[in-house]
Amino acid sequence: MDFPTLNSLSYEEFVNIFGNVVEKCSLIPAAVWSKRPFANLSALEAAIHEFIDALPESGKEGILRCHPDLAGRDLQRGTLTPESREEQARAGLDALGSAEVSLLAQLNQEYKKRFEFPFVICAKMNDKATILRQLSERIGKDRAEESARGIEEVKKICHLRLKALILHKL
Ligand code: 2AL
Repeated sequence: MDFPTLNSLSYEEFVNIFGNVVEKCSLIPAAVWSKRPFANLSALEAAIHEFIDALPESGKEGILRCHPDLAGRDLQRGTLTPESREEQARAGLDALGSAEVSLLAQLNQEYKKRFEFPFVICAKMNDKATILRQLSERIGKDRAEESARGIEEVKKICHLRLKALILHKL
């Protein structure tokens, strides 16, 4: 994508294209559109980060709560967003045995009970072994630390989604 084209998009077009760069949080691109023009991908990304970082803790937790569990009910039912489906498949989470699905479900449940938001990790930068290890480790941290870590992972997911859109759209 060339940035003059990106910068000339109406907000409807911009939200249509970039609406899911942060999972189910189209408010973010809708807000960031007014910060255009963007010189390049880093500038667009920086505007997204600035918006996220300015949110109160409840807003950051809200972003995390928009994420589906890894290998969870949405994957089993086929109700993931296309981006999330591709990411989870890349990490091999669509090909787990039933014991692995149950283990992940149990750990995800424990994590959510402790923190009141889901475990979030950039699936494309991990595989099932590192995801399970991270989940087991991170479940022992405190809430503020985990919310910050989850948001770091959201930014990694966003980076990969933005890069793919800019390479393949327009
Ligand atoms: C996800 C997701 O949907 N894609 C990804 O990389 N991570 N979800 C999650 N709970 O970590």
